[in-house]
Amino acid sequence: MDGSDNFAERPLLLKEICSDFDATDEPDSKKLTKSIKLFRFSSNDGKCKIVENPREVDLSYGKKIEEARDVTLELKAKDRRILFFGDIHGCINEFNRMLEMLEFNKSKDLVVLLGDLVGKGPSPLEVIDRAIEIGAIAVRGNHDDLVLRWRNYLDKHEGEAVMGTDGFPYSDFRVNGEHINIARMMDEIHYQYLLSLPVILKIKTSRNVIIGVHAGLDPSKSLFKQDCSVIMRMRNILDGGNPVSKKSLGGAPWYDVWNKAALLTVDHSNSEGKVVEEGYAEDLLPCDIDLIVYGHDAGRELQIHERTLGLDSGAVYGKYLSAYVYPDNSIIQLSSNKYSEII
Ligand SMILES: [Mn+2]
Repeated sequence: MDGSDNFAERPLLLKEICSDFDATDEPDSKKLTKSIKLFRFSSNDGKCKIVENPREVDLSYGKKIEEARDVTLELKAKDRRILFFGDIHGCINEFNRMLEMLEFNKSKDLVVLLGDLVGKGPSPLEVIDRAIEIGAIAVRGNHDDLVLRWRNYLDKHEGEAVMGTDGFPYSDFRVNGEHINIARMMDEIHYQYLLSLPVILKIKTSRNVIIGVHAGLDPSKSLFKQDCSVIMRMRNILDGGNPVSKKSLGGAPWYDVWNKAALLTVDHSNSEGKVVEEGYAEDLLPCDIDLIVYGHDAGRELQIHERTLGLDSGAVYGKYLSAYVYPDNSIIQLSSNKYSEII
């Protein structure tokens, strides 16, 4: 998790947007995931299964939704929505199909992509083109980041043959990997779009504060002190508090630690004002953030918890592309083709 760099451009840490909804449409703060509904579509027969309260169903680790039943779903675009998408990984067909199913309307809907637009899948540049076309906002994922760093590297070493690994500034550079190819294929417009992506997206509505990140947030650090590389890669947090990207290193899922921290910091609030605990800065405590929407962890698939929502459900691995619709407070899933083996 090396966050240092010597010539790649520093990612933009935080981007804030404010969005007004009719407050009556907005789910109550702190209760967002309690009332979530899940609609799961099959791309073969178009049939939909609905789960009224997916939090009560164990959706993790590929388990089936046994309580699901067939329904016909009428999706009506409400006046304004935010559509959060889990990792697309170049799956342009599934992305387009999902936009159709959601009756996406550019003048009303804001699409937020939770990173890893590229890598592993068939059509990375088409996904970026489509994102630009529909005015999507996205956060930077680890694959997007790797492509950007490759592009920066190639620009600095123009005309030089890339042979061995000597002199590479990053341990994750692979000469024969796909990222160098994507970096070479990208037009300036693709590059500039990826470069413009913040690592943290903060969305403030009249009732809710929602944070979008690719992998997760470290609950022991304020927003401005988060490590960009960690935000794009973390999966677990070790007992000592260190975030790690590999689950095999042990610890607990970062979102368990986060949800615990969010509850604890609520407990420390009182009528005289919030107690800012040591280690947290004054900008936002975990308890101030109603929901973190993230991707990155396809292995754990859809993860719905008190204040966190994991939307990478393995679209590129032939599982599902997932989108969270706000303020409808629903999740739509579409089964996908398999483009990549799980490694
Ligand atoms: Mn990722």
